[in-house]
Parts: sequence; C-alpha cells; structure tokens
Amino acid sequence: MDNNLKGAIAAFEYAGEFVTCEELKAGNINATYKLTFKNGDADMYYILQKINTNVFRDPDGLMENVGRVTEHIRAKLDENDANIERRVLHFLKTKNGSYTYYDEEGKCWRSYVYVDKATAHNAISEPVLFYEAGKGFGAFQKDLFDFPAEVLHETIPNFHNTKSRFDSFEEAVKNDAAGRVKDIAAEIEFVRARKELASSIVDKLASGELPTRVTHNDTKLNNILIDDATKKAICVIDLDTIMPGSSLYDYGDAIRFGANTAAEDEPDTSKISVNMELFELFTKGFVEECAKSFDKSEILALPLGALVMTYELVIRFLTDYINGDTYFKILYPEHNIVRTRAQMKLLSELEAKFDQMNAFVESMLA
Ligand code: GN1
Ligand code: MG
Repeated sequence: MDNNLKGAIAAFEYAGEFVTCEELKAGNINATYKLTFKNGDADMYYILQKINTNVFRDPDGLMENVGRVTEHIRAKLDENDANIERRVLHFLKTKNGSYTYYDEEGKCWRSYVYVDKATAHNAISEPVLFYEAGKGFGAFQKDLFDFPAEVLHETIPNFHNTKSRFDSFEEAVKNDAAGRVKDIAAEIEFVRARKELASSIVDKLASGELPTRVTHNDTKLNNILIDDATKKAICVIDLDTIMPGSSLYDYGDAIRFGANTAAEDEPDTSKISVNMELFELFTKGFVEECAKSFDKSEILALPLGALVMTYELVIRFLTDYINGDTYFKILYPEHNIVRTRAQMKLLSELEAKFDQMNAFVESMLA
C-alpha cells in the first residue's frame, strides 16, 4: 500500500482496527477504496477517496457543498426510519476535525461510511431497478427543491454548459495537442453537424424558459445505491458535482447511461441502442416524484435532456482524446475514442426515437 494511502487511513476517525483496503474501479475521476475495520465483533466498512484535484480545484469548497446538501436531505428524513443512516451519505472527520485530509504530496482525501447491503449497479439486471432509480433521482431533485442554490460553490465551472463544451472542443481541434485530429474527421464532423443542440438547454435556462434548480449533474445508474433486499433506491452518491443546473441534466444523464442496451464504452457499436421499456420505466419513476414541483412544460422538455447529455459526452470524450487523455481515467490507449463512438451511436439512436420518447411523456400527462 502506498504511503499516502496509509497516511489517509490513519488520518480519519475510524472505529476499530484496520483489516483490509480494496480499490474500487467504477468511477472515471476520483480514486476510490473500500476499507474494512473490525470493531469488537462487528465489521465496519468505509469508503475512502482521493479527490482528483485536477478536476475539482477547490476540494474544501466541494466538501462544504456536500456537507450542506447531506444535512439538508437528512433533515427531511423520518427519524423513526430504521434505515435512516443508509439514506444519505455520512462523511467522517479526521482526527483534526476536518472533512478533508491532505497527504504529503498535497493530495486531498475524504471518507464516508459505506452503505452496506446495497449496490451501485453498472447495468440493469432487472427492469424494475431502473424505475426505482428514476424514483430515487426524482426524490433527490424534490428534496433539493428548497435548497438555497446561492450557498453552493461551483465545483466545476460551466460543467454542463454544453455551448462552452463545444467551444473547448473547437479549441482542442485547433491546437491538436496529441496529433490525433487527422484520424478522426468523421467524429469531428458528427459533433459540428449538431452544433445547435449545444445551446438548446443553456439558452432556455438563460431566458427563464426552463427553471434553474439545484441538481446532481452526474446521475449515472452507478451513482445511486439500490438496496439489495428491497430493490428500492436507498442513497444517492457521488455528490461532487451538485450545482445549480437543469432537471433535464439529471433526467437526461440517467437515460443516457441506463437505457443504453450496452455499456457506455462498448466497442461493438452494433450492440448499442435505446431500450424503450427502460426509458419508460425511468421516466415514470422520475416524473412521479417530481410532478408536483415541476410545471407541465418542464416535464415535456425532459427527453431533450437525454439528447443533450449524450451529445455533451460525445464532445467531452472526443475533446479528451484530442487533448491526449488528460481528464478521464482510461483503461487502454483508445478508450476515449471508443467511448466517443459509443456515445455517437447512442445519440443517433436517441434521435431516431425522439418523437416516440416525447409521445410517451405527453401520454403520461394526458
Ligand atoms: C465521470 O466520476 P464518474 O465516473 O461518476 C464524470 C461525468 C461523466 C462520467 C461518464 C466530475 O463520472 O461527468 O458523465 O464520468 N464526472 C466528472 O462516465 O467529470
Ligand atoms: Mg461515480
């Protein structure tokens, strides 16, 4: 185990004796470890993460956001609920009383109690799980309805500003830092051909046509824990990107990831399509939770979120490939271009089914 990891394990107020540390590989940004401690007869589990400060420049501001949001949600929970501790993340303090620990290299760590007997699914094993995920993310949105957006630090400026993502992409093409532009003409053309999509949500937020809300902004299926026994969504995780945004981002990113018939980075694009049953189930769960706090026009606009979030990921993966893989963790050299092509195929499928998606949402309101 490396010394910084050891130092971080020693820094937080864990209960009991350290037993093991296992790296979890699911996220694309932070390094994540699951720790086991023995406290008397009980096994205690914790998550320890090294925050990627290349991505999150102000980890203390980030942890302040996370602390406020989790408190806000905790205050809404039923005190008599036996599962209350598993419904919202519980962050640990260091022995010095801080939510962050800086190691000798200046890297920032944070830790929270592992939610036991619940799973972050990477794919849908049974359709009903996606309905529950919809309810879980919808409820999260509802819980943050009255959260004061102005206290939040912007952890990644312009995170879902798809227009500025497009500009960064053009900038990357111009600089061609890794000399890769010559081999990806078709991908670049695909992005340019859809330029108007980049402003479709941003402009509506600016004009007030869509309301600005406090949103999660990274609602992949594996960012919500599903209780293993009840199969209900129990806890939303990965709270680093909570910022003011649009409900279309949360809804859309969840559809992008979860209604795909293949993995986000599937190399065989013929496997990639939109599972409309899953689309309908998630939409139902999400809208059931949010219907009261959204007006009709916002609900009707939701499917656009799936297109824009998928387009944004095409842009982000492609930009990172052009820049020489400086942002997302990659598992092999072509990973970012494989991800790009997978998201391009998914976007084409979503475009083909867009009328059908809109018709379903309309039918829900009828
Ligand atoms: C990253 O950290 P993770 O893996 O949940 C990324 C998301 C992307 C996602 C694509 C802070 O999420 O925006 O949609 O990868 N998070 C950040 O898999 O950039
Ligand atoms: Mg994650």
